[in-house]
Amino acid sequence: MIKKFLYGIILSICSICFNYAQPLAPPSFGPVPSENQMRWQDMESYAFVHFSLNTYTDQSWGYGNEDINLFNPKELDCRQWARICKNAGMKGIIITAKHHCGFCIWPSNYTGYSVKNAPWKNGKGDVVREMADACKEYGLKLGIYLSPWDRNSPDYGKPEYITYFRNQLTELLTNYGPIFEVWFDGANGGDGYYGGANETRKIDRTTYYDWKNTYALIHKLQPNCVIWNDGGERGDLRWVGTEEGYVGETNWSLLNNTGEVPWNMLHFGLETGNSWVPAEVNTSIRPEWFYHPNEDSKVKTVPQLMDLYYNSIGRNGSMLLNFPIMPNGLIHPNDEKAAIEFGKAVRESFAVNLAEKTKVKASNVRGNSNVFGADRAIDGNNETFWATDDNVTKASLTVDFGKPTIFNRFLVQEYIRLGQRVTAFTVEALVDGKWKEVVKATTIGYKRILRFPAVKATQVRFNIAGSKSCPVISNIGIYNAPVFLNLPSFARNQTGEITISTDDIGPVFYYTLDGSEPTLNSNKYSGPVRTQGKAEVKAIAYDPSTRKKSPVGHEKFDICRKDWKVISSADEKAYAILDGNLSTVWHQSGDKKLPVDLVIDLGNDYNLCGFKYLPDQNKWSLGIISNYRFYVSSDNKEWKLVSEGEFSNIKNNPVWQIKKFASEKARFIKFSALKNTSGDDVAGYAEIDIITN
Ligand code: FUL
Repeated sequence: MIKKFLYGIILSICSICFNYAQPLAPPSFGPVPSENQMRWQDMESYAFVHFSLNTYTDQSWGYGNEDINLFNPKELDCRQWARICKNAGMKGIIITAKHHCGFCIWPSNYTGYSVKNAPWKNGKGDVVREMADACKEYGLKLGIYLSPWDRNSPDYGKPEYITYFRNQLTELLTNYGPIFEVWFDGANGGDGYYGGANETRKIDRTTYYDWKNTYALIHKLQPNCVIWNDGGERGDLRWVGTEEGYVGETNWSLLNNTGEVPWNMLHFGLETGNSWVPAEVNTSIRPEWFYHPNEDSKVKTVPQLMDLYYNSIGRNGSMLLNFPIMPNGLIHPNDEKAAIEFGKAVRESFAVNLAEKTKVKASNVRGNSNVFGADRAIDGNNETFWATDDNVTKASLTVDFGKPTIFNRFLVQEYIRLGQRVTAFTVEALVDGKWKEVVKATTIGYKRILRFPAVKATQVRFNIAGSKSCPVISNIGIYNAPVFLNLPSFARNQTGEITISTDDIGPVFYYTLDGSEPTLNSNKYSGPVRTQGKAEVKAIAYDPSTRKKSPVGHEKFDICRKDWKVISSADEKAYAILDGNLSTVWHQSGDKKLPVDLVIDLGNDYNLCGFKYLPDQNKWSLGIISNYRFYVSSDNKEWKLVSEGEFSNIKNNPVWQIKKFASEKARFIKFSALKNTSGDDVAGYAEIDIITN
């Protein structure tokens, strides 16, 4: 009897299961991330620190012969770096264990060009060790930048160097605990010291490093580590084609497994790619990667850092933000302040998800099952998701606030373990009983965050207009984030007039010319401000409708260029290089072969001690000068060479190049372009300026 009863129960359970069997989760679509890539993607934001001999020489790239005795960071405190990164919301730090100059900031057994021969801690120091310990203390992950190009090694370019490189990699991946990412920069081969050879060495970046075997070594030593590689073999992550801090609005986490990766694939991914290769957005908190004292006032502000956040994490990428370390071994207080305020701004922006605890409904739910219902997208659990039936690729999810609610951000995430699917979507708001489109976009991926002017609505509709297969959405967020006013920017034309502008619509500006901090009682800007000689301008933007103020914008201009004449060319367009407008350019090309000179008469004698060059800022820019000579003269006949060398990282980071030299009284300058980054004969200039005593 009891047996019969039990059978009865089992049978009825089976029949319930049979009749009400849950639909299966959608099968994966296309390439999917590995576990390592998933772990990395969840980190979202992490830091770079750039620290090497360049820190002491004011250079971007060392040549490989810099004096080891310069390295003496008396106040080095990796715990300060870790504390700042932690406060800024970051999850890890990638340290430049070896930059292109070849100097190792850990005591490598394979070279004398390392901290073990530096005065710092009498050669007993190890920055990588201190970084690893600090990361551990602050709960951060550690990553390693090991430059494949080594301008110090006598073996660079020969097969022996590969053994050396792998030996160093083995030290770094064995002695410092778990490493989450290794970073192999794309700059490869060129001039260098190379143990005293002082020559140019070229390598084939696709074959020289035998990446396959190097990757095998990494996988063996650190099975959980992701590889970033901008050259040769495909790594786990990709560069986004710019160091300015943004990836394409359309961003597929896909590339093809083999073949060249042109700029647009780096920037937008490849919709039809056969491999999962997500985007890492790298940029520096200052214009350059290493510390340069003249950039102390050029630290990115909170609004600029928020732009970076939305243009990286908000566009299905990760954010890798660099901190240059000062010669004393610390992060500068300006960078610290900006990073900490940025972390706070991000936390405030996403503190309250207005979609949580609302009523949501979807136009289609997979198998009408609760397991895949609309509310799975607002349950705060990224492992659950709303999904539609297999052949449904257009669908919507509506959030009902129940009352008029103000918002200005929309966040959405796909459950990428099943692939990246959505190709187009819109967000609509129900305002006064009418649906109105608020914003339109293409891809989603791991995370997409859209910004738009604040809307007050009772309902929000997330409309998927296209998807490669049924959409699988793990999370939706609606926020009313604080809005930050952008910094004012400044330009001074050739006559000395300063204009102040901003990307925002509506603000007015208040400025000072005496170095004091601007307030709402300072001069109100009403049009170009006439200045003579050297000028220092500080300004704030102020939005009267919200009463918000921007951070203080600050710029220093050297002597006025009013009397300058370009005497090496009769082309009137040449004056574009003196107009203060960074987007106008002049190119010298045609029948001229490099070297090509640019000669300017300054109109008067000045005590010159440096010059500034801004290359073409256009994405497809021409004539970016990489090697130069700079001469001065008092009569346009006798020239004295005062500076020569390279603009190291100018192709990837085309910011103002500043070169200082011993002071010389002169009236004429000659800027000679020896080589450009594309190997042709074009010399291009957006702006030229000088530095006087
Ligand atoms: C570049 C390098 O050449 C820079 O010096 C810097 O390290 C940056 C992160 O990558 O391409």
